[in-house]
Amino acid sequence: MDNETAAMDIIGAFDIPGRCIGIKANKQGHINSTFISTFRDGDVERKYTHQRINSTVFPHPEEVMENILRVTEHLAGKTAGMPDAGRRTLRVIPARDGKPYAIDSEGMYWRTYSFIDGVVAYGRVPDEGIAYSLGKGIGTFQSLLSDFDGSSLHAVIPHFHDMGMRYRQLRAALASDPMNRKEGVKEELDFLLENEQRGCVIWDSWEEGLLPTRVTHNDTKISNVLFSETTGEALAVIDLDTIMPGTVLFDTGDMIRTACSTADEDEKDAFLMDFSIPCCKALTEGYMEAASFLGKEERGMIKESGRTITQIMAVRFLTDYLNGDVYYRTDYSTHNLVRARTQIALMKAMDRKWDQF
Ligand code: GN1
Ligand code: MG
Repeated sequence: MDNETAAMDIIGAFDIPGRCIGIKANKQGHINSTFISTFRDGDVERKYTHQRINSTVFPHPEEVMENILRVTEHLAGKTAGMPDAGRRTLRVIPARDGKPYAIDSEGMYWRTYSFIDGVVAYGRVPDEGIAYSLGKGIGTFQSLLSDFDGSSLHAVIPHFHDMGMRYRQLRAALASDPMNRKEGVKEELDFLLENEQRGCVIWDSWEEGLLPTRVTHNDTKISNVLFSETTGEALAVIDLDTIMPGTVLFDTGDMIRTACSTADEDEKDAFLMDFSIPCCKALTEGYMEAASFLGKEERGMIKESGRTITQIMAVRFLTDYLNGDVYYRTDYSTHNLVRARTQIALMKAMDRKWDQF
């Protein structure tokens, strides 16, 4: 059964008014499979987003959906009176049996969201105005969730941003080296090993209780934020799979990583990767306007968080390259190595500009 047919088969399980008149695959994202459908209900056409949850990455999809449901309901309540309220959070469409997911004949979990229209997403920041909006959008998202008890959420991927664990995984990949790729990554490896201790500071500080536990999104890259087509305002933060308890620094870090980089995550020419100070300034301005809930310890580590999250991506991409590309979706054999190299180039650019940053 091809992907579209599988999607077509399962969407009947969801409680959607009208009749499906079209479905197409959306190729973005490294983990889940996404499809956009159109339903006609009388004279009205509505679009929906359907996703098959990757069960290798998320072994407990029902916990993922429970987290998402709780967080989106909280956000919907908080944004109810605002302009564009309907576009400020994902809305889960339940299955006909009331559950927030449906299971297909192969045992795979699917979910459906109403489609958010009139928005744009970016793979990379196009200008400082969008960097400002992104900062404000992430700050607002965190702020709206600052009264939600983060520790009550399921840790759907335990130790997700635990740098020490990511290095252990890198060492295990090096030890087994199933694809004989170790010899070709010496330079990358040396750099990452030199930076191991520094990279562990944020996770360790959080684990020691020096940073408060809050709701964290854990994947606040720019492509996971939807901007209004007309005003450029960041309306919604999507891809809520990795919502978990954590420190907000995981999210400031991913925001900095993707808002201030001058090249795509999978740019083959790593020399094109630089760190943009003007975008960083605009991003910080927007973020600080919205994130008034932050404590002193959190504020003090924001800058470091950008470097740390860039580093953890480099470690994870390199590990997956060594393991033979078993985790991230790849298009060619060195795709994960290319990604690791852009992240290392970004860390180096941050270091060069550290005083301005
Ligand atoms: C993955 O869900 P997706 O494809 O946007 C990954 C993130 C990485 C990101 C890098 C569950 O995100 O941790 O930051 O790729 N998600 C998971 O682009 O591992
Ligand atoms: Mg994600």
